[in-house]
Amino acid sequence: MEIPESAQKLEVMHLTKVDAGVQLSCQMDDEDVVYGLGEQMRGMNKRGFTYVSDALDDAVHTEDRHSLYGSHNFLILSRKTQPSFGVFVDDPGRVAFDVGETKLNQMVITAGPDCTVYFIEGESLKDIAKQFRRLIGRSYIAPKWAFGYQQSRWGYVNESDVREVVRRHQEQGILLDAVYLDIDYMDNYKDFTVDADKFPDFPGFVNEMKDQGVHLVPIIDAGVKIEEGYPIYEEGVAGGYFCKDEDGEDFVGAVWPGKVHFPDVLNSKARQWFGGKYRWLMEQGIDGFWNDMNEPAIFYSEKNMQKVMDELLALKGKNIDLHGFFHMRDILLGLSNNPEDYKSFYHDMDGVKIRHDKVHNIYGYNMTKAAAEAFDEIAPDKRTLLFSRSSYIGMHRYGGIWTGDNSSWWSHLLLSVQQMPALNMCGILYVGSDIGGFGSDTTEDLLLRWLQFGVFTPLMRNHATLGTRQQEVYQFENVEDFRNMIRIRYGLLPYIYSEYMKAALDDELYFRPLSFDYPEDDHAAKVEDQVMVGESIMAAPVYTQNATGRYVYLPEDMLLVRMKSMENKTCEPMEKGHHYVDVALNELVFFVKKDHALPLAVLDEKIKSTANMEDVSYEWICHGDGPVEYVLYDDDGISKKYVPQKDWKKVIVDK
Ligand code: MIG
Repeated sequence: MEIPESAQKLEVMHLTKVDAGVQLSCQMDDEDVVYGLGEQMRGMNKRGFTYVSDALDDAVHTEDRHSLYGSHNFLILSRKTQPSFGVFVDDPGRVAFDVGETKLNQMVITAGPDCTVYFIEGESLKDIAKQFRRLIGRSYIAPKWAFGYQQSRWGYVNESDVREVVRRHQEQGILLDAVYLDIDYMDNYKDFTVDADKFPDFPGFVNEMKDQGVHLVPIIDAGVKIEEGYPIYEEGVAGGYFCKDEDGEDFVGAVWPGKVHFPDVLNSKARQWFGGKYRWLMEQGIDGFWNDMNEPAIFYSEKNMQKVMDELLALKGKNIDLHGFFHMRDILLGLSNNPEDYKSFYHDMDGVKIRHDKVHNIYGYNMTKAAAEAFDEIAPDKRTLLFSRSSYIGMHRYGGIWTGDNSSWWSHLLLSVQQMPALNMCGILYVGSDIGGFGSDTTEDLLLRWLQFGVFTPLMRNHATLGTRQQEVYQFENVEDFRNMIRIRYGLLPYIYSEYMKAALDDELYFRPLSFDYPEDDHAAKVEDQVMVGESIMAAPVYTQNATGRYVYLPEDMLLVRMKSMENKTCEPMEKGHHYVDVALNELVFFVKKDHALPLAVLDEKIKSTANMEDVSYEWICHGDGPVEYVLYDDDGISKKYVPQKDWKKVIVDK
């Protein structure tokens, strides 16, 4: 590859050729801050570590992890003495961002030889983010009901499990909009099947739930079970819709159902075929999906398993020493998501044969695109809920994401706060983490604190894995506190929805680091645990065990809002600067910016979910010396007839 002369003269980064492809580098000043990179570990300021885009199913999100499920190759270098800029490296293969790990003040990005690099200059951080968003297209818009509270657990198996979840929420007066169906609803983990023993009348059940205001959201996995007589498998083979191995045979991996083939979603025909399969569930009343295991996760490949088995058998009866033992352990652990396996199968990108590892990071994206393109045909006028585990920049047009298998750790509550603005910069607006933590046992205080941040995330879903402590909010001693927090979410819904829609329609960030709003404030750039939410709110969640309050930095005078429930709330003006703020375990505290206002829905007792919220009236929280203007966006929440910007409603609020 020749590096064009124009590129060598790039002002902001230095471009060199290396074995892997290209390297972009630049110096950073001590006070420079790096934002972005979407779904990654560590803080809002990404300096001090190397992040690798290499979509990976890894359920242990410790600080040393370099890759998670998504690949979001966009960052903003915020500089004091020189112009700030954004950089997007468009490369569907592996890309590494050494953001001052090797050398404290040097950033080095290593990408493949065919990458396309975009530099984005702008007047401000907000402007750079917005220009990038303009470049990559409008973000996905979820139906309004998907902004309600949602309950999930791997382990709800049949109708009666789901009924019980709904009944217990209702008995306790806990508002609820959706319950998730994890892999157990399927017949033997076969995509686009429903186990008839567990759900004898599935469409009837979907309706029964809808009558209660509850949407059912089934999971779809990437792997298609190999089984004679299973129509999806047979059609896939006949149509040539699966990824192929070196010999041109359908590639065999293994996931939940045992051996599977992977639909070649990078091929337009296969994509259309796979997407079309969602129709069967939609015809039974389903209007929301989550796409899982689409890195794609591979437990093992048939070929590698054979190799490993042979090696293990050769060891049988031998005296296995230290090296032998570690080798044995490594080959077993190395069966899953093995880089060699990703090099052993191929896509047919409409005539171009390409090895999977070169395009690994856009598999989940294209699985989600398959579904979204199909929805445009199946339900063209309606919004369908869709989010994915793996993603790449561009997928934000088709669906949202959740941040994967976190754990019930306090550190992961903070992590999720830090991930939100970075994901928004990449256009991913419909997003949330598994509230309460997916892996390991949650605790009552952790779940409650997590919900207090979750009231602000567009996707507000409590989800946990098999075998962990029951995590539905009614399982805990002080159910009332949970009921109140979830009710507050519905109270805030007009604001959350309005801000989400404005962000989506106008390419803005719903979540922002403080420095985006207060560029002149040097301290704002150092704040890692507070976040702007929409135009009026600053959130400063409590994220440490046993804390009865926290330090909060106010970049300007703000109004502290303290809510125990929709009825029990107080407001207190506070001055710019550093404060210690008491926050009892059952209180939500947030801040309202100067000269800003926000609507709260007046919730009457009849409300069970967003379905009964059509005609709510508002009360307002307002922070200004005089009247304040708020742009209130609202629409029917389900059609795609979004209100054009010129018609957005301006409300003058006077306290
Ligand atoms: O690795 O379907 O991230 O949310 O509950 C397990 C079972 C596969 C991973 C998803 C998780 C889901 C689980 N899945």
